[in-house]
Amino acid sequence: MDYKLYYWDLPFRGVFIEMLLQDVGASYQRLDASEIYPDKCLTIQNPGMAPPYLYDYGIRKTIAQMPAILMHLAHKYDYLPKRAETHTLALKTILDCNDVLMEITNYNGMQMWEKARWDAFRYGRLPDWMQIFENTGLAHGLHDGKGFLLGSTISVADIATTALFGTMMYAFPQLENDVQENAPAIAGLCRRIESRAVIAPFLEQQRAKYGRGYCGGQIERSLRKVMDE
Ligand SMILES: N[C@@H](CCC(=O)N[C@@H](CS)C(=O)NCC(=O)O)C(=O)O
Repeated sequence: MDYKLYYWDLPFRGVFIEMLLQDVGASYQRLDASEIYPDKCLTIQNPGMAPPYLYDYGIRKTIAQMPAILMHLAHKYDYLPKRAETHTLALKTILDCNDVLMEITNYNGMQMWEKARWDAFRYGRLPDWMQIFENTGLAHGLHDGKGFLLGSTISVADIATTALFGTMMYAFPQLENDVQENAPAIAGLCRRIESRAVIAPFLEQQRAKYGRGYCGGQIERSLRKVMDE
């Protein structure tokens, strides 16, 4: 066993880590976040505020913060671009993904969505985010039918981008057109990454288990409500 992943029974931030673990062929056990959070989150080595947590048997330590966990794994399994600029852009892409997760959940559920504010986000910042990913891909040779976000080989940035938009489109089919219109090459990238040999059966199994569940809780209910209004 290589890792233990502590997260809730949801895709949201956990799917980023699981898709990477799957693609690199690492073995891991998934445990409920409540095993660490909140009672032990200050006393573990490398304390961290909130799930996800990844325990790495190799270093016998835990890492928190989804972007840090992805960087840790990407270094280890050579899923980072070589050039300094694209290496930095891989981190920037993961941070962009985490910002979108925060924004779509109204700052991790601090306040529930209401229709006017949701619409302003859906037709304002959300398409801007989509175009940021699209333009990054196009600048590095991504086409509708081929290529990767930061060049000719897969990197952690492709996994993160797909964990973001692929999961979003699956959980909220209403948003499929938004991605297709604002970021057609990204929509194609998501389809290609989601159909990779180990990722496809993993997602099939995960989606059988969680259905269209996304981030859970009251904030997911509020998101679904404003989207249907
Ligand atoms: N910036 C952290 C965010 C962690 C976070 O917000 N985790 C959520 C679940 S995705 C949670 O359980 N939060 C509980 C809390 O913050 O107390 C990361 O990227 O890992």
